[in-house]
Order: sequence, then C-alpha cells, then structure tokens
Amino acid sequence: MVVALVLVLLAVGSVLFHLLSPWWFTPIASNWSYIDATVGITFLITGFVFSAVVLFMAYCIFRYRHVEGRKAAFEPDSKRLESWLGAVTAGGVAAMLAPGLFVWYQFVTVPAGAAEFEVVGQQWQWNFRLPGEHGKLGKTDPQFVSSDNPLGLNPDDPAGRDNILVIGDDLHLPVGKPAKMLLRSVDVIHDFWVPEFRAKMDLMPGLETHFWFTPTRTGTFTIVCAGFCGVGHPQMRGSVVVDSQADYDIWLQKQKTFAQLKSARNGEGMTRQAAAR
Ligand SMILES: [Cu+2]
Repeated sequence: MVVALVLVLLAVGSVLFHLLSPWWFTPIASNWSYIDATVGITFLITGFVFSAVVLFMAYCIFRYRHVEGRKAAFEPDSKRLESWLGAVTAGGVAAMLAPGLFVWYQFVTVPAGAAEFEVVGQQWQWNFRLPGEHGKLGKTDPQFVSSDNPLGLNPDDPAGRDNILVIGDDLHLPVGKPAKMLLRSVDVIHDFWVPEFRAKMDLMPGLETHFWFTPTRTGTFTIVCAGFCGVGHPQMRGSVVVDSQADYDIWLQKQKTFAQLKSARNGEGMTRQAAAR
C-alpha cells in the first residue's frame, strides 16, 4: 500500500515538477521554434508513457496485494495484448522521430540568398571566415595551416585573398538575415552550439558540415563547444554578436582580409629581421 502511494506521488510529482520548474530553455533568438516544438512533443509522449506505466504499477500493487486465500492465475502470453502494446509503442516511437526528420530536413536546406559564414574550430578557440568583396570563400587545405595561416587557406587561390578572417574573436551577424554556417575543424571534433539559436552541429576534421538559421533579435550570445575536444574544452567559448544592419556594416569595415593579415605579418617579420641585423 505504501509502495503504491509512493509510485502515485512519484508520477504526479514528476509532472508537476516539469510544469512548474523554473528551469527551461533560454529564450529563443532564431527562427528554429520548430526545434522547441519537437522537444515539446517528445516531452508530451514520454511524460504520458512514464505516468501511465508508473500509475499502472501502483494500481497493480494495490489491486493484487496479498489477501489470505487468494491464488494467482498463470497466463504465460497473450497474443492480443502483445500486438496491441507493440502497435502503440511503434506509434509512439514514430511520433517522436518523425517531427525530428522534418525539422532536420529544413535545418540543412539552406534558403537561396543566405550569406555564408565559415566557423573553424581549433583547440581551443573559435575562428571565422567570411567571403570578401568577390563573394567567394577560397579553397583551404590542412597542409597550409601554419602560425601565419591558421585557417589553412590555399595561398595560390585568388578567391581566398579577399576573405575576411576573424581569429579568436567575436563573430557578428546581421539580424533578420538568413546565415549559412559552414563548419570545419583543423584538428579534432568540436561542436558549435549557441543555445539561443537552438542550433548545434559537429565540426569534423576533413569534412565540411553546414546548417542555416536566421537570428531574430540583437544581442551577444555565447558559443559553447559541445564536443569534448581535450583539456581546454571547457574554456572553448566564443561569442556571436547579432547586430542591426548598420552596426554590422561598421564591424565588417574594421575586419581584415587574408591578404592584409598576411602582408601585415610579413611586414612584422621583416622589421623583426631588420632589428636583428
Ligand atoms: Cu572544442
């Protein structure tokens, strides 16, 4: 009897905790409210099944409690009950998976006209690359990665020269404009995650992954690495600053291209050499 009561309290308490808990998703800052809806559907289905199973257990404990002289009936299987339970379980699992597939399809189907932003993971910082005036990202290869070419741009590809590089600094995005995020890593697997954008994806060495989103409000949002990537993993944080178009343009003006950074570095090298002489 006490066990049955504890089980009922467990089911009711869990549902109440879910409904009244102050811990919930951080307010959304992108177009991906679908992702919240999908998580909501999963909570609804798993919450219903959890409550049904626990309450059924409580009922059985009470209903079939020990009574002097009562005998248990032996029923090894029931075809009807099994097919019924199998169908309901299959329906429940499909209802949890299907919305995710639809959302995923939209998550990786980039709308025409989305601006490209490349995210490059590195132990343990976030770097970014934007196409320059000519609108194209130049080719890259890990073999070109060096201290003065941290993103491994091919120095012989003219398309890369005007690319804007943001090394270990904040990424800015204009509000209300779809952004295609191209993800790449120069060392190990990282995972780009900005909780407010509801967007999250692995950065794979040797591959380029992508997703898109539209930032819906201005502000500064923290990027956390969600793929364990070595001892510096907890410190691998960055920021995405969502600006009004005017503020974004001001920021963009101040950024340096690959060619500018390279010549600045060469200049530094030369003055150092001259000083040594
Ligand atoms: Cu990482």
